[in-house]
Amino acid sequence: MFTNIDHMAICVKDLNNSIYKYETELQLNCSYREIVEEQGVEVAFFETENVNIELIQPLSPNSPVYKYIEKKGEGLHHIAFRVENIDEAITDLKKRQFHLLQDTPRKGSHGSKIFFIHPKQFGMLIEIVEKGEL
Ligand code: V0V
Repeated sequence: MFTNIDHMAICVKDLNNSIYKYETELQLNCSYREIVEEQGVEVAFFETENVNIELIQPLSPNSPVYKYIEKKGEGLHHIAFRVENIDEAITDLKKRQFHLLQDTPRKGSHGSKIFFIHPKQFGMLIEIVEKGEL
């Protein structure tokens, strides 16, 4: 079902500052930025040959990412697996009693559709993503 890892996401307090660090120190190129209102975050993407890196900054204290940074600090926030068909993935994982955080897809970056598996199930937050048109 999971065709590959779409991205690994790292939560940060200051997106501009982190982009600068990733570009100057890791010499990665920031190829894309977007505000995703529904998740209360701004994201920035860095492409590598296989897996993309997503930096996420909470836009307000209401964002789930804000709470996580307050508690654990900056660092790895989730891993995102790509699927061909997100509705089929939701149906299948629900049937297998996965602890899903949403039972319908939400809007992700790049016009993607996303949902999440509760972090307690695998000891980390997992995002499932169906690629968008952008
Ligand atoms: C929370 N926990 C995590 C975690 N977030 N553990 C590992 N990785 C994470 N990212 C743990 C937390 O430490 C607690 O453990 C427990 O889960 C319950 O968390 P909580 O702090 O009490 O907070 P809740 O329950 O209010 O919210 C946690 C959840 C929330 C996961 C339900 O953060 C959520 O809905 N996340 C999904 C949406 C999201 O993260 N969106 C931003 C990415 P203890 O202390 O009980 O042991 S947006 C994005 O990726 C986009 C747009 C994209 O890719 O396109």
